[in-house]
Amino acid sequence: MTGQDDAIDGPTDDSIEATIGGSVDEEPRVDSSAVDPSVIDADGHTAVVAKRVDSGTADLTEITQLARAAGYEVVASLTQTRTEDAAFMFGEGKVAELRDLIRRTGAEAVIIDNDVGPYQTFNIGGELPEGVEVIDRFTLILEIFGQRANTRKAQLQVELAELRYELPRAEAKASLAKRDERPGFMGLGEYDESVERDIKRRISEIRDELESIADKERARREQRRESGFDLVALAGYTNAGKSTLMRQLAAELDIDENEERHPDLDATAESQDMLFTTLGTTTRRAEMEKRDVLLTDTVGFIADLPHWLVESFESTLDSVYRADLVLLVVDASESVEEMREKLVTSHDTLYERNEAPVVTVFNKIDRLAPGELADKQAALSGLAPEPVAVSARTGAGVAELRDRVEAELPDWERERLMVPVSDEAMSLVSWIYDHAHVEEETYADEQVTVAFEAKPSIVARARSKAAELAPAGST
Ligand SMILES: Nc1nc2c(ncn2[C@@H]2O[C@H](COP(=O)(O)OP(=O)(O)OP(=O)(O)O)[C@@H](O)[C@H]2O)c(=O)[nH]1
Ligand SMILES: [Mg+2]
Repeated sequence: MTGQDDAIDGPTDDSIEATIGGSVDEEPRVDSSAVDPSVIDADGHTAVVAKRVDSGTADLTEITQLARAAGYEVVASLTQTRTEDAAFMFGEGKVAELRDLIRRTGAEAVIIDNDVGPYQTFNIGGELPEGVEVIDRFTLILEIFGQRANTRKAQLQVELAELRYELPRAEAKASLAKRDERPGFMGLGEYDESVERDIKRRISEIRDELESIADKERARREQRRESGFDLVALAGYTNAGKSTLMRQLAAELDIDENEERHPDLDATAESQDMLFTTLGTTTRRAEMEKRDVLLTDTVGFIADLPHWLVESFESTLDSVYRADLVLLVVDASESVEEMREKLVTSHDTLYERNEAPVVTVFNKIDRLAPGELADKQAALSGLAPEPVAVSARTGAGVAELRDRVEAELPDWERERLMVPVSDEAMSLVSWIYDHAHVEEETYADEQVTVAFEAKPSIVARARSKAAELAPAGST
């Protein structure tokens, strides 16, 4: 997910006046509206998708996918190229066209792929047949998240995002109510201000609870590092194939002895050709040659999200930001332009908070024509230097990805410890086996010698444990 400043309109006089007939000069436009006749009579929730762009041609692919992910049947679409109208977002004529389209198709909602201000939402709604819902990109994404939220944390995050979306709208309503207020009659305005206060109070309660969940997660990450695990996170645009890759990399073996310590480990990460299949965070042990790696899969990124929505999901993204290594997964079967846009969104999302090195993974190479991969790599070398090419579906390239992960993880140190044979020494040896990669274990003259490679912190702990057994034990 990435943030852009949210531009929720303030209660400007312009936007209100314009509803009564102010019109804005229309620019030359590239318009289109289309009805898909095969789905007009579909049952369930039906929607028209609409989008306005300042220039060029509006692309409805992603908003249509989002609408489907939220369970809507998209029955028609409408686009407009012109500057933003303060009152209606679209030009007024376009809104009339939208009304006709909705009448013809019987759609129950209009989904607008723009940042629609509170007044614009209200104004557009007023022009449409009774009961038709006006949904913008953010509300739609929140709807999807709301449907998928199945943990306490996810539910709190969704509620927080909803409240933060609601707050400026409540403020707008309060100020509208104030305008209508007659002197001495405080009823309505007072009521709306108390709604605002309630929202603010609830926001701060949720923040506190999320913060305490984040603390627990932080402690768990540290405990995992202490136990010798490297933490690798899968990040990338939604639908890039993160969850599918997670299953390729995950170890078959159970982590039974660690089960208590890792309650989220065995949850499976579902894959579907749908945006935002994954909402929460799933961690599994990865199958690696030497290192003990825990792999975390989480919510995908998407373009044009306001910062409040990204911030609401901050603690989920912490699993990415605080990893030892990030695998940035890109769907390489898309066009270079789409890949570029999604890479930019991903880098923007990672840029400020991420602390880990990033390895780019070009996924879905089973869908590429010969030569296509090399061309795309060359075209995107600035944004994605030295990508690893894989197919999470067929497993092609996954072995190379494993090698690359081990090569990019922070370096291990080599150590050789010698201690007198005893029960304590044996338990130290088995501790080293659990936390490091043992290269040699030899017994001579009542002494056991272990040569191993491990993270610096593990080497330091092994040394101090050995020192307790035999003060001069390290050679
Ligand atoms: N052809 C092909 N399809 C793939 C590959 N990897 C994933 N897919 C498909 O791409 C779609 C999305 O895969 P997911 O693993 O759900 O993607 P994700 O990044 O976890 O997506 P979200 O959780 O929705 O953000 C699914 O239909 C997968 O079957 C691949 O290597 N080749
Ligand atoms: Mg997923």
